[in-house]
Amino acid sequence: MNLCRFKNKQGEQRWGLVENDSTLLDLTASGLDRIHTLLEDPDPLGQVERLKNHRSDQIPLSEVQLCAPIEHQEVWAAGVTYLRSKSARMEESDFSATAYDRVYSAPRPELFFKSFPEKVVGPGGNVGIRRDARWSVPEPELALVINSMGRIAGFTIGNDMSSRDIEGENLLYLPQAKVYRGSCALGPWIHIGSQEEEVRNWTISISIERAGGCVFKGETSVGRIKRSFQELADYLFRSQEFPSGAILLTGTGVVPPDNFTLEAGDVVTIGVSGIGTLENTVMVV
Ligand code: DO4
Ligand code: MG
Repeated sequence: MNLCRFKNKQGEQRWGLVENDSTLLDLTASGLDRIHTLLEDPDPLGQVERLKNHRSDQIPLSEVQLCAPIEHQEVWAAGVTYLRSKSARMEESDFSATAYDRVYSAPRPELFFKSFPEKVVGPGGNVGIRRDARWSVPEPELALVINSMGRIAGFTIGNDMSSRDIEGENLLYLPQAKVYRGSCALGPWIHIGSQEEEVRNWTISISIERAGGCVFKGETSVGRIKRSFQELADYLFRSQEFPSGAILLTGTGVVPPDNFTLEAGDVVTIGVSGIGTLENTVMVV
């Protein structure tokens, strides 16, 4: 079951249930004002079934603009959770190689703040590459949607846009490499109703198009992630409160070759089987 946020023809912000490839049910007038309230419920699937019997309008997906599926959550990210990510970071920087090597096998994962909700780019929006970076890449990641009690209530797709030259120069530059205008995209919706065991069989894929041709394609299996989802969520919630829940990107397992950098106008499409696809165009910020 997929829940989305969207703007209708009148430009009003609404939320609803994606029924199939072509329609959604607008649930905004059903009694629950937002998706977060639903995710706090121990049985969100049952809740949606009940809400569908209240007032709901069917709308063609072609008539709405999907928005990033985030309300008041902070976005955080885990790093170096796939072997591929560890080896890429160790190659990009002699300076930080031991730190990446250690964090991959340490009990405590790398977690960093990624974005405030209002800064997140939605489906079809522009993701950014920094004008002072020489080496920019997308990071296609599964994102956990976690409620205020630390329970994983759903999944979406995330793009952890990164400046690899800035990250590789000095670990202390990580916030600049990771947090800037357009550096976080989420969408197209929140998938609920699947458990970790099933999700670990999903595939994450990415393709990057430039001037109509494909310049990079790659994929990995979610099952290659080293840590369990709940382990990552539990660390995020240690000595911390998220009254509106949180979104946690789980790290990348697909890294383009070292001679690849994004350019303005590139179209990045990230797919997660079981969820859908998130497409964004790159701009220089
Ligand atoms: O410290 C580097 C960040 C790594 C990251 O974002 C990832 O592995 O996805
Ligand atoms: Mg990442």
